[in-house]
Amino acid sequence: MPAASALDLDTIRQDFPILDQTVDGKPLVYLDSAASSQKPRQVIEAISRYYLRDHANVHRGVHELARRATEAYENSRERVARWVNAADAHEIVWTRGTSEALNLVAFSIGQARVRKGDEIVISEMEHHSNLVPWQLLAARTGARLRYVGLTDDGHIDLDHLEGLLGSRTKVVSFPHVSNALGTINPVTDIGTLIRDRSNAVYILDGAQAAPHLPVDVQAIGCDFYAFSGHKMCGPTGMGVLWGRKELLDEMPPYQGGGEMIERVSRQSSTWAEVPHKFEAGTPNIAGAVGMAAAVDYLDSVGLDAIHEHEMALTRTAMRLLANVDGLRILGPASAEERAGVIPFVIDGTSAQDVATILDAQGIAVRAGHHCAQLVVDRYGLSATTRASFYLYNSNEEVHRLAEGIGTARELLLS
Ligand code: C6P
Repeated sequence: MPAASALDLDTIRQDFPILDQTVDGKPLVYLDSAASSQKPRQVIEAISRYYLRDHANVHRGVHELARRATEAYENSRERVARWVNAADAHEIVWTRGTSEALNLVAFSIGQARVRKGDEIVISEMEHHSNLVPWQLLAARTGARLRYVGLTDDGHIDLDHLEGLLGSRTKVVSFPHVSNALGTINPVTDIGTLIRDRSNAVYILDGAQAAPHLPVDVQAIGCDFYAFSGHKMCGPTGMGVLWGRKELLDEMPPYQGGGEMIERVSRQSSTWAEVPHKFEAGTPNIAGAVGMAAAVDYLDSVGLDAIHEHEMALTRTAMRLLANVDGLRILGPASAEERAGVIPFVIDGTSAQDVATILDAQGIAVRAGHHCAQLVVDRYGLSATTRASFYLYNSNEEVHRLAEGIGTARELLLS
């Protein structure tokens, strides 16, 4: 079978020991990276090295290990800042993941900028992590939450967005890439539209984009960008909120505790500088080390090459699945407009049953609403089966997926 792209897949797969195993006697085919990616040896070893040699608390002690841990923690911040082209490493706030990053920005920008009668604009494409925090903010402030609709082929309806933007719009928050449709949104053009029509703060949920595409936050022209380590070859429990420094400065803290203060007195406190103002308590130091190692790893392969590879796999999947009777893929018709995410339904079958039969063949996919209930509602469904690709997947695995789906269909419809 021809290679899907110019990536050195054999070498890459050797970096991911977990992939080399069987499930019920069949070679594992891991197609659930949109939920969480696997980790290369390089990341696992960096975290383990840190714990074996360098661990102590950060920003507190004067001893050698405290110095090393602090240096590793702050160097990782600089590494991630360079990776997304932040203007300054202080614009990188470590969080537990995308969900915490979006909750942080919703809470704090909400407190700074959003009042009764203001409008918050999101879309029907949201993961619940970019929806529920805004519902909570709207309930707290009396602001109005407005939704941009989706087109039949899985795009944000830009005419609808244009009509919603205005002087009352204080926040617009969208996904860069949809986890439930695979759509890559035109985030730079959307930013231009938002700036032309409003003074809103523009936030992007980058959970499904940062692992797969080169991200340049300054070129995009957004104000905040959130992503998770565990979807990009990094550790769980670690994420990033990038924000423009002047906005982070303006925002009140999200949580209180050690290290986020400048001075504490009995009735009030003043805050540490950004980003420490947003990092209360002992942070996930090993997580930061793992993030930097993940970024080094992705850079060593190249984000452009990863994206090309995933597009080739997506093209193959779409071509093969087009032959399956009664199968419908949600989202854009062209592989060029989507990331390596293939959500599908087969007439007369349940998404969960399809996933269970695939699992019996060693193929790991996800079924359900993918924490994006409004998306499946929009297309008249309650669930889809979703295969998602990453740099370590092969063309052969996509063929196994297509065969597995054929088997599932036969078993369920016979
Ligand atoms: N989506 C999926 O299977 P956390 O869980 O905080 O790392 O990421 C949340 C999140 C936010 N936005 C988008 C677009 C996402 O896809 C996710 C996580 C996983 O689709 C788990 S629900």
